[in-house]
Amino acid sequence: MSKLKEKLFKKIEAWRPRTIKLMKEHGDVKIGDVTISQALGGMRGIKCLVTDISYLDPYEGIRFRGYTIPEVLEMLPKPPGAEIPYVEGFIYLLLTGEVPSKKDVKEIEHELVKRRNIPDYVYKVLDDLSECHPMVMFSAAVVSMEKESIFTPKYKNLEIGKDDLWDPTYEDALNLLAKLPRIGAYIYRKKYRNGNIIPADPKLDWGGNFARMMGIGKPYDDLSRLYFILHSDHESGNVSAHTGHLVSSALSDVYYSISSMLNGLAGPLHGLANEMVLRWIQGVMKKMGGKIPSKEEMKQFIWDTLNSGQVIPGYGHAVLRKTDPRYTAQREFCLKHLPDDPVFKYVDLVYEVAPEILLEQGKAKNPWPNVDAQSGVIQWHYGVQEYDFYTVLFGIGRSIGVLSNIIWDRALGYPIERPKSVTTSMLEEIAKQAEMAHPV
Ligand code: HAX
Repeated sequence: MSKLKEKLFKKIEAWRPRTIKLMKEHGDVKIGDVTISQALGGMRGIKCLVTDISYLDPYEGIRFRGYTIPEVLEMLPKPPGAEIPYVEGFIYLLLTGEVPSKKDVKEIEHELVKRRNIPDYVYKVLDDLSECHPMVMFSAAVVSMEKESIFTPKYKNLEIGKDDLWDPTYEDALNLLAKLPRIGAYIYRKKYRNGNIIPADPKLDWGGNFARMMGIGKPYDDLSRLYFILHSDHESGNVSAHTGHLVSSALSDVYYSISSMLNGLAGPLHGLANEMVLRWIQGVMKKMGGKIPSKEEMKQFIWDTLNSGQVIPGYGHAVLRKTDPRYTAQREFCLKHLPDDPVFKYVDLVYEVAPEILLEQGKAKNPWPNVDAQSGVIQWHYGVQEYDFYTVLFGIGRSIGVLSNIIWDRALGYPIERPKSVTTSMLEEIAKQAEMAHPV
């Protein structure tokens, strides 16, 4: 057993009694009520998912295992000369809740290197789909590897009991995780660089290797580390995390679950927003003939977008009620590495004017930028200008969080998910009863 798996096993054994006690002794205690607007409105704010991997406070933003983004970036071990920590160390933190030593990081790096070879048929799938959207290629590549699952045959052959489901899930999760950066880079080079594939270097870490396979020099390695860490997890209710959890709750293996979560991430209101931001910005740039617009001109572009019934991509959030700290972390990277980039200037100008316009319009509950408002501009700067690729990068990062959650879901025995639905007539009846009880 690897050191990481051993550590995880101990953590799981120690954690299980807490979940069992809550369920057995306090299962009837209420944690909230559900209103009609929540049932009709996408379940906003209903507390019905449990995760210890990350928590999203509306005003503070995300904490990974209790740590803010600046704390994570500060405290985790970094490769020599790098500004941003090893992704491997971050995986360790999400899985175990502990800050790894350099030695722990090296061990998980070794674990991932061991597992990263991709079966030949996956390349064939990717080659055959190379005319499709990169997210279609990505999702199809992941699900095509389902026959590699260690969990599924063990389950079918009745070789594992409920308490052990997490073990082959862990093996599947690490096997898949190790392959994702390679699949992502292959999609990019195949689709946009004439199939000129750059092999991985076993001596490099996740971020360093990804930059190498993309064919982009420093500081793209640091950017990759930052990108994968920031996009990893945003508690459990967002479409991608929830989809991964839901599909996995049926004991579908991680290949099915991650492919499904990628399909959810590919929606323009979710992970595809990073592509939409760059599309929208490029549209504005084209109209301006490349010139930086004045504040008044930018305001007009924003109003035109809103008045045509579209959303401002990269702004708003279902939970957050302030500027997304993931946006801020990327903005700081831009201010350091690309302050004069023309696209960054556009993005920054949007930041100056969009919130007050959204407030004036009065619809969006959160007028502030989210992670997607800033992420494309950095990719653009380093030459990744094919913006339909951006959500693949998000998907690699998000897989880290979703897979960590799935391992823990299995370890704690979370059951198949099955909320209850009601009919519109039932809601009308409930509303009538409430009105009779409390006439206005
Ligand atoms: N521009 C214009 N209108 C917006 C808006 C925006 N950026 N954000 C919200 N609104 C509108 C909504 O469309 C909604 O309008 P209607 O009442 O006409 O339906 C109203 O404001 C209330 O919406 P909300 O309660 O504030 O927001 P939701 O929780 O319903 O939706 C979204 C959250 C992120 C989907 C939304 O803010 C949005 O569409 N933003 C733009 C797309 C985007 O950036 N998505 C990425 C979000 C982060 C993420 O998941 N990344 O993967």
